[in-house]
Amino acid sequence: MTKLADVALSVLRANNTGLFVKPAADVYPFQWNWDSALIAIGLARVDAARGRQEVRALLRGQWADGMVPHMVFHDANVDYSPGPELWDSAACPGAPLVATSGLTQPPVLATAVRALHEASADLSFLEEVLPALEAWHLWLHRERDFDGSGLVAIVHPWESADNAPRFDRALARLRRDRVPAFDRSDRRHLAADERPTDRDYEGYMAIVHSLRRCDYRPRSPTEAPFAYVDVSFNSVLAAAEDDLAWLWRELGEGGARAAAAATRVRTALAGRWDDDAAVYRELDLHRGEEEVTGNVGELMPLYAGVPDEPQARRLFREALWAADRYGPTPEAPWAVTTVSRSNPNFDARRYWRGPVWVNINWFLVRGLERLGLTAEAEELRRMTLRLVEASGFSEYYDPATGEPLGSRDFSWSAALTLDLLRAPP
Ligand code: 2M8
Repeated sequence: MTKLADVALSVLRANNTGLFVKPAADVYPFQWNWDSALIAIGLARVDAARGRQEVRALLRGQWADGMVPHMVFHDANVDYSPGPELWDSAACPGAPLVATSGLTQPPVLATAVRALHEASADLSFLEEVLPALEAWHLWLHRERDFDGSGLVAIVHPWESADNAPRFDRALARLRRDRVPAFDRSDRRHLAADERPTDRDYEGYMAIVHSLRRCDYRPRSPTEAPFAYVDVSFNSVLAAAEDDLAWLWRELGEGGARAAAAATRVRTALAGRWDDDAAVYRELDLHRGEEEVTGNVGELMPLYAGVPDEPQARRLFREALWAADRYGPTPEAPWAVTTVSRSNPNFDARRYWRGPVWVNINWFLVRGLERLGLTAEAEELRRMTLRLVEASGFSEYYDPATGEPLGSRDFSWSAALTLDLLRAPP
């Protein structure tokens, strides 16, 4: 095992609560949905049994209707706000015993279960968890495909990329006059200029308070103050449906529903290709017009194998690796930026508004590999490893200097490094 892998493992060990691996020691003490899935993908390389435990802990938070929540509050005795009291999940029909949020997050979990199974096959574990994954994916199509397009909508920025500029306009529209006062524990740990603003948080709170009135189950965009058909979320879903179909076949079942869903989502995403911009268009359901946003989500269909090879090459050359958009430049050599440099809202330090994130790079490496752009994938993989080697396992990084930003010793950065290193299982 390399030195880098050793350090990555020590981060995961330090963040291990016994029941689950928290995203980071002080800033994120609860269990988050896609963090745990990405952590399990790293654990598959070193300790699949521990990775399975991660999945089980997350599924304790599943609701009766199938939703796997974005946060599971296993232990309320920690400093984090807004926490369980904001959601009051116990008051909602079908909520689990453990307190959770009322939202979901990008469904990476089936992909994690596949990684664990490929590392060391365990059919009884598949029998245990596949029905739960099936129920969650079904829930997404049933509850969130508001426009019948085959693509699902997110109803809160916390379901995808928090303060990404693509959500600015939708947040600006919200009524905030009845938002009760709230506390932000992140402010006790991190620099304000690396986090969402208070104005962003007022918007987040306004949406939660509105969704609470319908037990977090809006029946239509009219009931959801924020409804956004996020390309990144749907790309993760398409890949997860492929992986779920693969897992069902391992159990000797057809996996036909998941396979058909993967095709449906992929076909709908393909229809979002913008031939001028060489990326995919997003859709705010309240605005009703597809648009190119200059946010990295517009590259994510690569991860789901949506583009054909010529499109993938254009997406790489003209967007992902282009100096005026997401790629490296002589002055800012670290890629991939989370917002295009040509977007006036690009901010090199502020959270999802520009910095480089390891999980995004990992998704894009996978996509490039999947589409046969091997040299390009290798370049991005090596760059990402150089970044964590130089700057540690931070939550995100300044694309110009590589300076670590946000929380240090961040679990998914460490876990995905284990996967990028291709450590033998
Ligand atoms: C961030 O989100 C939480 C709220 O859910 C926060 O800002 O406090 C996001 O980066 C999210 O994607 C991530 O899952 C979570 C934990 O790492 O932190």
